Amino acid sequence: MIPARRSSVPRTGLTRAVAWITGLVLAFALVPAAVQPSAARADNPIVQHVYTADPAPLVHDGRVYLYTGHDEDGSTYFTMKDWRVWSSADMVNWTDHGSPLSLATFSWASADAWAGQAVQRGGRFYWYVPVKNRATGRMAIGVAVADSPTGPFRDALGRPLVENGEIDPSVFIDDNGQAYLYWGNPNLWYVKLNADMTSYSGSPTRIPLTTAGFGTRTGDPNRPTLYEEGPWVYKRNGLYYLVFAAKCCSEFIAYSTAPGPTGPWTYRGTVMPTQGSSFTNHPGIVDFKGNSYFFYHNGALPGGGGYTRSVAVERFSYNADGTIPTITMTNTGAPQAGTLNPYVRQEAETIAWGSGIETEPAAEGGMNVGWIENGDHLKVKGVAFGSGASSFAARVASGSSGGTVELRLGSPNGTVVGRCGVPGTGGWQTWTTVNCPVSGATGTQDLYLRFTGGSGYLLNINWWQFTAGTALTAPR
Ligand code: FUB
Repeated sequence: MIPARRSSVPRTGLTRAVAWITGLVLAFALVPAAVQPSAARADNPIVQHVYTADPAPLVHDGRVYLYTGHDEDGSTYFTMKDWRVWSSADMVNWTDHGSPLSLATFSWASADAWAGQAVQRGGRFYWYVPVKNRATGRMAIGVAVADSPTGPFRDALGRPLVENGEIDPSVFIDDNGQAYLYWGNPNLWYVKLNADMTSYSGSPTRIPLTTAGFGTRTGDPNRPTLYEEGPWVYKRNGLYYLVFAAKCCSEFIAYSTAPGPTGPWTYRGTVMPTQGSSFTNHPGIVDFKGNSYFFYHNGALPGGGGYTRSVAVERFSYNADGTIPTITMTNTGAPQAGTLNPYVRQEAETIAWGSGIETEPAAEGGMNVGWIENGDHLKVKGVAFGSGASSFAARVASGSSGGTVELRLGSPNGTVVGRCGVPGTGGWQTWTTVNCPVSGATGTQDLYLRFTGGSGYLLNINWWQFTAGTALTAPR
């Protein structure tokens, strides 16, 4: 269903504030001055138009799919109603796939769309999430299933998979095919999942929280170890890793290792110290295109904090002995893994940094960028123009009188290489394709789509594509 134009709903403070801050004070607002790269451009947090939390990355078919929670604007608690999916082929330009899973997916759930993880098995995608069971009032683990990493997801069981009042499921499938579900706060549990991924064998088992296994916490006799919540379990070079949110509050990220999937665990120390204006943090680790990446969340966006969090990512390298180095939050994020090809259709909602914009489901399928006002822009990083582009096409709609898409290089005020006029199309989901000549777009550049025009909402954009060649006319 395509939602009505949000004319009666105030624009979020989040996107307005991001627009204001971009390029001006951002570098000094995100992280302490001591860790500021000098001339860095912000690409972290990786999503700017909604708050995101509790990252769970999954590598599939040459892309990283990122499953997150969603903190509501202005939250004063973990008021979370849906989950979001994002994906990237290069770790910097992220495509918004919307929300294919929400509390409404689970008819038995009443609240608390908290930290989950999606895994793939047998061509299907299983997303394990903690939610409150309406009937019992306790937190339970539900499982949703889809045929695609971006959904749509449906409740696999119509009831909880397991329920003991605890949260934060992580699923790991060992080389022999045995899958394990881990979860818990204040305890840490595991159970063996069956091959169908929606049932289990045996009973949930409590992992002994020993100080040797999970470090020593002081000041809380009820919680003698550092383990708090958010387990993330994986295997690398025969060693099993359990990365977790440690201590409370504020949390930091720590990890333990074991010779097997059920232990015995040995505490290994800090992955990420307490940083970043959120009293929780949450780990997710994957390898992608030959490098390792650590996902986490913080309160770095304007209006951000403990209940308005944002997911960020850093690239890291394991030490030679397999230990994880200490990783620090940055506002630059991971380096781009490759470049973006402008000569194939690119979704407008594939964004390195968005300023002032929002997204919504498009009548044509997928998502579109919308709620665009004069001066808003999208940054698309590392666009490989090669020997040059001659024209630009964009799929656009406008329920007002339209505006202009300016194509700029390097910054929102950088060199103009093209200008595309967008007419009123008679509706915000009445789509047409506009074309314009391009001149001077060569090499690999950060591309800015900057939107200009009158007042109010100008236009929507669904996708864009350049054509290679030499332009006949220079941009006006
Ligand atoms: O997002 C709600 C809760 O906050 C998660 O379940 C925890 O891991 C913490 O990040």
